[in-house]
Amino acid sequence: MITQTFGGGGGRTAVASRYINGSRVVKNLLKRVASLFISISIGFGVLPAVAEDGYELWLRYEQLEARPADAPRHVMAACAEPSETLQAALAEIERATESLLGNSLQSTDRLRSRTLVLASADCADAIDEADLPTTEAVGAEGFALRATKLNGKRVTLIAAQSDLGVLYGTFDYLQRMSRGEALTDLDVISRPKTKLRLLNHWDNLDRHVERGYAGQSIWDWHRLPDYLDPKYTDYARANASIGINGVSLTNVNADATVLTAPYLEKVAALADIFRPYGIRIYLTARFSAPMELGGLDTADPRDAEVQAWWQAKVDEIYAHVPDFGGFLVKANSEGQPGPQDYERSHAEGANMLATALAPHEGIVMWRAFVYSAEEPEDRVKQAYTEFVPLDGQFADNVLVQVKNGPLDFQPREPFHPLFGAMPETPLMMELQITKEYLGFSTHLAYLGTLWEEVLSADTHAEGEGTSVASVIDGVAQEYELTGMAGVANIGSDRNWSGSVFDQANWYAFGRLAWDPDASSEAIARDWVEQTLSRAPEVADEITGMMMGSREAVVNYMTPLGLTHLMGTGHHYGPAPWVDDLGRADWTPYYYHKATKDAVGFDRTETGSGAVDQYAGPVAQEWASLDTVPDELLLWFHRVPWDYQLSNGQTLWQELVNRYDRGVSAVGVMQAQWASLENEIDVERFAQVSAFLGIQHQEAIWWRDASIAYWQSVNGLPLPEGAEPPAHDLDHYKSLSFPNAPGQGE
Ligand code: GCW
Repeated sequence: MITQTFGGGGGRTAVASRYINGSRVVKNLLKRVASLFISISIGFGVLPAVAEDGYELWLRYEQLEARPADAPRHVMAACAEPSETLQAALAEIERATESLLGNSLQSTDRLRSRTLVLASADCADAIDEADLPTTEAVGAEGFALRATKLNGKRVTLIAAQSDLGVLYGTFDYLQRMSRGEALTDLDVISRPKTKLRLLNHWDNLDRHVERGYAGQSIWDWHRLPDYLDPKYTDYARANASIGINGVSLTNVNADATVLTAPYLEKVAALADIFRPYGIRIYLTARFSAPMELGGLDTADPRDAEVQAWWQAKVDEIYAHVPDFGGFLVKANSEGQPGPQDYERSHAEGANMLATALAPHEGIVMWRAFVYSAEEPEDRVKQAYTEFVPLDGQFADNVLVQVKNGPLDFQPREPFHPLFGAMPETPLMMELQITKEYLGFSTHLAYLGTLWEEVLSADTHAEGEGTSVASVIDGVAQEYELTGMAGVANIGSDRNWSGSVFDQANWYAFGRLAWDPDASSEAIARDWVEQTLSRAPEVADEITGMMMGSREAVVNYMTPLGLTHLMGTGHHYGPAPWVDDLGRADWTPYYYHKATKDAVGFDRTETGSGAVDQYAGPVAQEWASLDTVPDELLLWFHRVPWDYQLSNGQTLWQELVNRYDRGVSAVGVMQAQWASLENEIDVERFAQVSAFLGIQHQEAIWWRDASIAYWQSVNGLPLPEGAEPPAHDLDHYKSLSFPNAPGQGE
């Protein structure tokens, strides 16, 4: 029996079927026998092997059914002394080809036929520099993959300007091979459209992860810097494989302790591991740190001592981490300290930090997620109101980081009106990979479709066709700095993300940050082929499940533009009835305002006017009941329960229909998954089955509790044929979850 390990951290069962050319059914039978054998062996303390458990993510490199025609036999770096980054690429090639082809490529130092050649501007001794792609073509991080001839020898060339580009090209090449793509006529050029592609961890120093559903933080601060968990390297590999080039390690609800010397040593140890993979480290900066750590009596950004404190702190950080990326800051939001505590603007706060970072070429990502309980203005308007007047006032090394929608990572929101509205300020998009509002890690919800919906939306900011993607990637408004951030769903769970399908959201985030115009369906398909199965009909089925999954969640949680109806604090399950919290803007009632006659939030000119924060054509479309899409109806409008939709149904009928549709869609996913039992390894199959079971129960809970509540308000009978809620409203109201993840955050 062969075991294959993924970095230092564990492995997966060698699938005995590797050597059998039988049907998949036979292979899977063998997998099952293999895993049974392993469990028995473990029982006898013989074999330390582990069943396939998701640790390897999309880098499983499952053996190909047949060695591809023209698969390379040799590998060489085109220079005598490959950098650490090129060595990482070579190591990945060895690992992957051993697994995919059954034996790894032989390394060679001269050009021979069927060689995989790695070359960059710094590593091109053995080839003509003219064979490298130009900077115009691939930029600093892009790459070219070409089946070509060098010195008369047929080779496959992975070439770039930088070694990092070669590493990205290597991962791209190996993933293509892993999907079984034909590589004979390879001719690919790829370059990232954004500069900063970051994961944001919301990890506390005590390893609790805010809104984390995959165990504790993977950063083991207590054992760092002396113990370097091999998982850190695999984490870096996984990120580099999808082009992620930065990581903010700590929660935006920040603890200044991470800026102290002992922690900076720990941070430096992680930076050393990540560096070969092109990943820079960023930290969250608590605005009041000069008081907490420096003993100053103010954190006023205009105070000279405060400025000097930050300058010294930044210099100290760079002494530990010479390529430190910069700060991510949540200020004057949800109780966090900030410049407004001293009546200074967000721009003044950001610029003070930016000034300290500029000499080191560091940057500030300043979050626009601001809203205040005292503020009577509609919560979804406040960030725009606050930030648009500051356009042009931010220093060159500041980006403003804006969530995809104006509220808070809900299952569906319109795009944030700031996109397109700050032409002088680079805006970075923040997405939430961890699914705080979409069922945590047990609900299957592929977020690629949500993100594509936002990225492809037309802001009309510079005329028709100004997609949100074109704002983010700097094309529409000529931003120098560009970027995307994803709130990480990674934790200490063996499968990293808490569930198999949540790995797809991490993967899709990286791919969309690299190319915000990419198709979420193509990304899903690639992920499935690399992670679950290359068999076309299996991959079709699973891709189909993923593509409909987010809409299912929207339907059973918040159909027709409803939003923010979840349980208080932990955000687990439905609680549309809650209307009595200290803060109105945290209560579900604030967002639906249901009465006997009507439901929805009027954001047109007769209401909060939020729709006017969008460019003319968008505002017009959404402000009119004739043209607003049903999906955003109750987000922008308040309408009577018997309001007639374009399909002839009343609002009430359609609402109930949609809840049902959401529940049925989960039932269909369960059946689809069940039909794949012989196609997927035992452990991952079982976990997904169990999670779909949980999702189905919870989808029914969302539907029934919501319908019971709406009926208590509108007094309407259920539309014909609709199933009544399983319990009365009091039952749903009585449920409490003191230990649900997220409680107390
Ligand atoms: O979605 C909300 C979360 C908070 C989070 C906040 C933010 C880090 O419920 O837990 O705090 O967003 O984005 O700052």
